[in-house]
Order: sequence, then C-alpha cells, then structure tokens
Amino acid sequence: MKIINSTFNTSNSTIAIVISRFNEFINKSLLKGSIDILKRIGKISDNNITIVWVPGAYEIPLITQLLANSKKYKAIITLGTIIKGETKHFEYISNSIISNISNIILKTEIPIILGILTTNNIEQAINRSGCKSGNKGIDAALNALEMINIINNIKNKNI
Ligand code: INI
Repeated sequence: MKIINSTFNTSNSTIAIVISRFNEFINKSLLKGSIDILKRIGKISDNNITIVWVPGAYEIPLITQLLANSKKYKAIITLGTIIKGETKHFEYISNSIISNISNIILKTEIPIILGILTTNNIEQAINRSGCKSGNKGIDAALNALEMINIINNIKNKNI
C-alpha cells in the first residue's frame, strides 16, 4: 500500500500570488494571511514570493495563465473578493473566473489555489478575511503548500 500524506516541507519553492485591487481593503487582509503562512509555516523566503496586483477579479485568470505558463512557480494563489450586487454581474464574473481557473490548472498542471471570496455582502467578506469566519488567505496558502508537497511526493516516488 502506498499512501501519500503531505507535510508543509516546501521551503525552496517559488510561489506567485495574483491579487485584485477591487475591494482592496479586504484583499489586503487575505494577502497578509497568505504571506504569514508561506513564511512562517512554509519557510518560504521573501525572494521566492512574487505578488502581482490586477485591477479586478475578472483579470485574475489571464495573469494567472501567463504565470503558470512561465513554469517559474510551484503554485499560484489567487486572491480577490466578489460581492453580490443588485444585478446578475456577480454570477457571470464569478462563474467565468472559477471555470477559467479550473481550465488553467488542468492545462498547465500547476496548482492554482482559489482564495477568491464570493459573498452576498460586505460583512460576509470581512468575516472571511481575518474576522469571525477565519481568513481565506491563510487557507489558500496552506493549500498551496500542501499541493506542492503532494506533487513533489508523486514525482519523487514515481507513482
Ligand atoms: N471585481 C471584483 O474583484 N469584485 C467585484 O465584486 C466586482 N464587481 O462587483 O463588479 C468586480 N468588478 C470588476 C471586474 O473584476 C473587472 O475588473 C472589470 O469588469 C474590468 O474588466
């Protein structure tokens, strides 16, 4: 029986974060959570973290694809906040972003972590960016570290 149980041992990895400026004050809290985990738990050095700011969440997939195709990064974390408004815009942009990101993952085989909040209102977004419902940026960074580790294990053990 072969079981892969990942750890967070990924210290030499390079990681990119693609983050949206729309709803910036929330996204900055997500970013703070991600960076803290990458450095403190993943032992990733500053030099190995690249942060790319984009105008809005809708711009995240294109930049993520360019970074993934560069093959310079072991994982890419996407951070943003899409808040429901009075129109269907919310559904259109969130569905499109999520399906485009899923396509990039399978096309490039690079783990791309979805740290994009999709909430009904600003209060839910605040709660998920470092208040009573945790910080999705922290979860995203932990997932990135774990995915890098799983992929390293699979490649090294030739499974
Ligand atoms: N961008 C977001 O990141 N979050 C939102 O909630 C949002 N809303 O509500 O419109 C949003 N719109 C901008 C969009 O991401 C693009 O930047 C814009 O449409 C230009 O392409």
